[in-house]
Amino acid sequence: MITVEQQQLYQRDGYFIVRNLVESSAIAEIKATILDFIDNPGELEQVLDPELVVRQGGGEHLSYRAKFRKLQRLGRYRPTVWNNYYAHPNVLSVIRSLLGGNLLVKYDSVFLKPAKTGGATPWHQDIGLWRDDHVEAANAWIAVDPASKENGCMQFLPASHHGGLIDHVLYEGGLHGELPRNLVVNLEGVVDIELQPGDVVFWHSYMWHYSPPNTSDQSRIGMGAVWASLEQTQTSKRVKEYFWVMKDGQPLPHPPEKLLVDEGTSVDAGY
Ligand SMILES: O=C(O)CCC(=O)C(=O)O
Repeated sequence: MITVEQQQLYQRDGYFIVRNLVESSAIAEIKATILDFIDNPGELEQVLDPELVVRQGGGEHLSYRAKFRKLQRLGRYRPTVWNNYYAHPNVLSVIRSLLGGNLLVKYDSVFLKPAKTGGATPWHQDIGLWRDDHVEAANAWIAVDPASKENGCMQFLPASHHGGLIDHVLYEGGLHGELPRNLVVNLEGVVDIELQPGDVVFWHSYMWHYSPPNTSDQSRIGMGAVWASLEQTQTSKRVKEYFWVMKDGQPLPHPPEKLLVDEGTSVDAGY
């Protein structure tokens, strides 16, 4: 359940943080699974998404732990990651307050921001990348490592969600679509979303957010997620696959049952 205060923050600022939502033993299991996967991806190598610098050439010399930006969809393949975050009862209780008792995961990704080599994520609104109607989808990010100003925590522009959708631009060499760069120079009122392991930040799909490079010697691992209600999946034009995590108020652990939306084109926003 979310509190009245969290509800008010969500409406006013477009986000709220729940501290210590996932217990430290669960976070330790998640982290061990992630590191083990990076070292031994086996047949799931496609889950590893290298930094742009590596894709464009250069950076091949980096170790596995230093060169990957994210692990796309790892949660679906690893019960410890799925059950300890995407389908964790405490997390689902918050999501349920936002979207009701029939919940599916639309997006799951581990965001690695390795010490010294982790790059920036450009200013964007999540829905600017999805380009769908799921304005009220639940977006969240959990800290696995401490996320601080020094190691590239996310930054939000509070209340930016009131401005609605801005068309995103794919700049040459850019990581993915982003808010027009002329709109994000010298932004005033930006806040650093500093989190401890187990803290989760929830935000509105129109929220302007960004994260800077990690110039520190501390890694910054976190996990992003988008959940949709059953009703939202039925209006889906672009996403084909969803994964059940709660039916009629009952949490559903791994392995997640897949819901296929027939008319959808299979896309991933790619952020
Ligand atoms: O992990 C990051 O720094 C960026 C995450 C993000 O932008 C997102 O989950 O939408």
